[in-house]
Amino acid sequence: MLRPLSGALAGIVAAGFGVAVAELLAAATRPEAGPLVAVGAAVIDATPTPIKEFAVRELGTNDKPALLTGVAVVLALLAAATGIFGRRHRLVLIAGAAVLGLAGAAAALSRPAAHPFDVVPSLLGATIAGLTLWWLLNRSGRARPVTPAPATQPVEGFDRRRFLAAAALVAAGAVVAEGGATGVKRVRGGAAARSRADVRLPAAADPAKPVPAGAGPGFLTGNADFYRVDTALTVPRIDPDSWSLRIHGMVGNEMRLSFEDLLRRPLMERVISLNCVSNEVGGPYIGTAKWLGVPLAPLLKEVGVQSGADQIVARSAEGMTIGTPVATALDGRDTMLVVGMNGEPLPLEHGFPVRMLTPGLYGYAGACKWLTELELTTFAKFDAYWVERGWSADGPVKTASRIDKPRPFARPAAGPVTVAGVAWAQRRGIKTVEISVDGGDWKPAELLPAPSIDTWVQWRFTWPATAGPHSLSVRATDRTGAPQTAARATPFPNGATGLHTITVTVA
Ligand SMILES: Nc1nc2c(c(=O)[nH]1)N[C@H]1C(S)=C(S)[C@@H](COP(=O)(O)O)O[C@H]1N2
Ligand SMILES: [Mo]
Repeated sequence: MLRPLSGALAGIVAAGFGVAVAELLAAATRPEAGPLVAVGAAVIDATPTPIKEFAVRELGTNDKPALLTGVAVVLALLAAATGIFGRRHRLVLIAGAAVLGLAGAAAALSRPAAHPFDVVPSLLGATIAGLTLWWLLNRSGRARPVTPAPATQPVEGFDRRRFLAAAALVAAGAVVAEGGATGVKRVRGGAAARSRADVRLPAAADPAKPVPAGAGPGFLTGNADFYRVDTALTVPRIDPDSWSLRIHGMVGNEMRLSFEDLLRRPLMERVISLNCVSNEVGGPYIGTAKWLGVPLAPLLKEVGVQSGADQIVARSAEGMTIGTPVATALDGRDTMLVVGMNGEPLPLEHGFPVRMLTPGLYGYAGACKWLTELELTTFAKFDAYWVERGWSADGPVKTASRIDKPRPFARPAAGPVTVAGVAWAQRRGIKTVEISVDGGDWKPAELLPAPSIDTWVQWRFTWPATAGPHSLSVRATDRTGAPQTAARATPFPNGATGLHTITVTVA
């Protein structure tokens, strides 16, 4: 019989082959049904919020590769165990393959936008892995007759070379299938990028106020630099020609709009800052872009929102739900269905073809990407995805400020040092920004011009720096006159508070 190590190897290559075939089938049909991605997505949904926060904070955009690697490692361990114990008891082999296949299928089915077909890749992959493992275990069990056979040659034994050749064959099959899956994904990704490139966005009937000439470089965040936060392990690839938006629920007349319908409406363009509730004090999850879109208020008037409806539940292609107060679409702010970002169609990662944007709300409460549905309902009747996980139902942004220059632990030379950064309080606007050195008096910073109260404001301060270690703190006051609180709060459940403070050593 095989030694345990060979059993483990057999289990791992068989599972690798099965998963690769499953990934290939999924890539060609429904990418979200690939077993690794489906299990990863189920893990994201089931992960307690503090751990999810930790992952976003510590790993940033690498949280997704790290998660998929983790899923693959756990699968490899279970497959190795199946191989080891399956050597003696084939029932263990059957049970192992069945459990893993059913786990993948259940994960795929648990996705909010699941389709019954989504169980197929996992079940097929597990069947192939099970049969392959069986074959590998059997194949190595019988030694090739050696001629002339020495009297001591056991008939039942372990033919190492024969086993390794078989395992190598299976591993090669896995590499080929995996390569095929990668190729199919690349072709489909190319097709999505092309359909995006084919989109011709009309000019805005209601153009954006230009960014004032006095604003500093970096006022607008480029699309490639714009932060990305979402739960999607595969970026939804939506064909705008078959996309439609359904507006329904507590409305007088339901409406369905195609992408063409949307583009035929008068478009507005606005410069607006979007930030994430998960942003730590001083964190990077904020950007400012020029957004082109259809104002939501006139659409809501057309469908006729019934009295009592206080929540718009936005649903996305991959099953996210984001609940936005109806009031924030009707109180005069520029809440819109976005089709363009900085003069281009929305990038795939930022919600192509259509996303929502609500000035003054964190993204989790007002900025659903890959939008497919708006349902008018009430907060009492429905908890959106993040609210189910304990986040506040309403997500107004808190006043915040950040020091971008100098970097923490920089070593500037003594003399005048430019301290600079951004401050934001969308919907309220920023009145003042102040700096405190080593906990001393608050001194006003200079504010650079900004186009509206819905964007961040750049500020700068000339600091007469003296040799030695120093701390620098920043504090913003919004236009209602409320200063930022120094009290520290975590991002959960409705946004971080506290002052951004950095330490530098002046040479
Ligand atoms: N479909 C979908 N939309 C989503 C999310 C998501 O996970 N799925 N995340 C939200 C969150 S938490 C934020 S902060 C913003 C981020 O938008 P961006 O990635 O374009 O910067 O998108 C929001 N819209
Ligand atoms: Mo967010």
